[in-house]
Amino acid sequence: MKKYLRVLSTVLILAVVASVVAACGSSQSQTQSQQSAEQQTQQTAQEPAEKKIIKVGIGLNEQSPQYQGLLKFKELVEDGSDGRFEVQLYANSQLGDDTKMMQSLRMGTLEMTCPSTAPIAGLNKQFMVFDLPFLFPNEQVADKVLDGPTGQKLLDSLSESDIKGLAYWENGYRDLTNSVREVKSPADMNGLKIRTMENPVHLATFRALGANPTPMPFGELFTAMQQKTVDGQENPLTTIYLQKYYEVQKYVTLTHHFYSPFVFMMSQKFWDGLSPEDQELIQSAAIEAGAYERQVNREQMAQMEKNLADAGMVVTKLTDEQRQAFVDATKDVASQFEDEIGKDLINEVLSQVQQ
Ligand code: TK8
Repeated sequence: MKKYLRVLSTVLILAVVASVVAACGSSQSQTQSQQSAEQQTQQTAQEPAEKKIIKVGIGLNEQSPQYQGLLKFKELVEDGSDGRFEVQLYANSQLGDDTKMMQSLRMGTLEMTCPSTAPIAGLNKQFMVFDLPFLFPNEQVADKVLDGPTGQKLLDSLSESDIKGLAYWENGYRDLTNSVREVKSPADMNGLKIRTMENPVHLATFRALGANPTPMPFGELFTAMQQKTVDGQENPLTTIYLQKYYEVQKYVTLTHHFYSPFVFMMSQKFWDGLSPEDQELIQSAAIEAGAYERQVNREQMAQMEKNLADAGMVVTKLTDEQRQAFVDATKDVASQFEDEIGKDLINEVLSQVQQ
């Protein structure tokens, strides 16, 4: 019996010792993990704040001058902020078309995009002034108006739509393509189903030319031409070439009927959360990258007629007289939009063009 009690007490003692050791062990490891958590918090406080991500979405592809401009912007902002910003680029309408991306900017779910001015009309009718047909006689006049007080006034007015307008870049002069016949006069356009951007001035212009305009997002255009849902479209020669429209379009006419500026823009929500120094960095990078983009765009444009002819397209240049027929056919378009755009704004732009 005594022996039995001794064994039992030894077992009990061992059990107590074991549980004490276990308890110590666990409390020790708890202290350790508490300590390392504290260390971690201290470390994060000392490290620079987390990287700010700027996502930029566009409709065009990675070969476009616009994408080259975005690469320049990325470099300027990432280097200029010592890596505090990371700029991520999304091409090919991956994040939606121009209208959808502008909507994302307004909600604060996307930081930046760079649409043509035409789809901006859905938010701000004043921008339609730049959509008037045959408005800018050359790029220098366009630069003067866009980079001057009138252009700035319109950029600033985007704040009413929760968008910070930073700078004008260049999409460029738009030319007409189709798969049906060579177009040398408005009469040749009669009945052609032409995809346009979603913009009332563009629709009115193409109706005035006798065509049947169909607005459609850029991302759906290639397939629409391939499946012959539309006969043609209009875009700068660089886009026609780089998006391989020559695979589904035979004829291109150098009408230069609109000049499309791009607006490089940011979500107002994101902009408002930046320090004045970071705002300055982004503002100046947007302008500098835009100057670079315009330069690349103009250099590339010079080779495009040849590229498109080599790719098998019939490239039609218009004589001054032939082109005048297109100007005459659309001369009443501006007056149809006097109320929506504002007569003063139209005259303000026209007077600078005529100077
Ligand atoms: C690209 C568009 C495009 C425009 C169009 O996002 O839709 O035809 O010319 O380049 O902005």
